[in-house]
Amino acid sequence: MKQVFSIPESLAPRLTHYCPGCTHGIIHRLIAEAVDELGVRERTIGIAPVGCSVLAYDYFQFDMQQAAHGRAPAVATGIKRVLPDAVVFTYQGDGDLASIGTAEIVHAAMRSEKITVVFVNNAIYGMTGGQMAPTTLVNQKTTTSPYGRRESHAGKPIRVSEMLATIPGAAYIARVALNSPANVGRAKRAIKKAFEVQLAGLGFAMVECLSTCPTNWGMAPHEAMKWLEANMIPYFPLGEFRTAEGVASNG
Ligand SMILES: Cc1ncc(C[n+]2csc(CCOP(=O)(O)OP(=O)(O)O)c2C)c(N)n1
Ligand code: SF4
Repeated sequence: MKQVFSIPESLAPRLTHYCPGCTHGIIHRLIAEAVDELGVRERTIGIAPVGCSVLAYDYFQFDMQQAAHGRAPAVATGIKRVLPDAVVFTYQGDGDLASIGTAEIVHAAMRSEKITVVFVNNAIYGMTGGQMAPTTLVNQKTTTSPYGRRESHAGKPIRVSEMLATIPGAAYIARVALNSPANVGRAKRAIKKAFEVQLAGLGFAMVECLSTCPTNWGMAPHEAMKWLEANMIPYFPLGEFRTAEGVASNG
């Protein structure tokens, strides 16, 4: 019989702690597939953030290191400089990367650290109960903006990919979404490319993944997918924002 589904070697066969419909699990799988296909499992080191994916190290069958909130790029920098042959990636939520870790990510890109960053943008702080994040959309309700984010008070949400794409040290910056099978396929290609950029020594690479948090958005999983498509993609457009010389375009 033809086998059409199997667990990637880099993914541990265990039950998930994520909520039903949460896209963190899909992204974990895409990373594991990319690492397997590139044949780099033995030299991959991931940096887990603070947030719902704090337990990311429980899911991967390669080395992982925990970093304090927002400091994953700094930890990744240290590891990559000491072990230049290692394939080093950070896995960070929007509270982690776009709020407390803004300085770290900007300066890692400025220094063109040869690391891969997987940035999970679910427009909210998931783990701590759904507070407003820098990526929360205008009028989006959260526990700290129960009437919706007010632009006059909190400003507009930060577009991290567009910001980092202006930085000369950024070799590859892309934004993808996990809301449909076609977009999951595109996300896979972007994540694999972000690792290939590192393997080619081209510099800093980041893939922003538009994701869902059904629990804190107060939606069923399928409603959350629709909300992502209707509300997040118009404000956070998908695509490749920077592809340095030597990086092929996804088309
Ligand atoms: C220095 C510091 N400040 C605040 C916290 C509390 N904290 C833990 S997780 C989290 C939010 C994480 O949100 P995000 O990065 O968006 O990840 P998600 O849970 O949505 O995946 C916060 C504020 C902390 N652990 N350390
Ligand atoms: S709280 Fe949100 S981000 Fe965290 S596991 Fe649940 S759905 Fe995912």
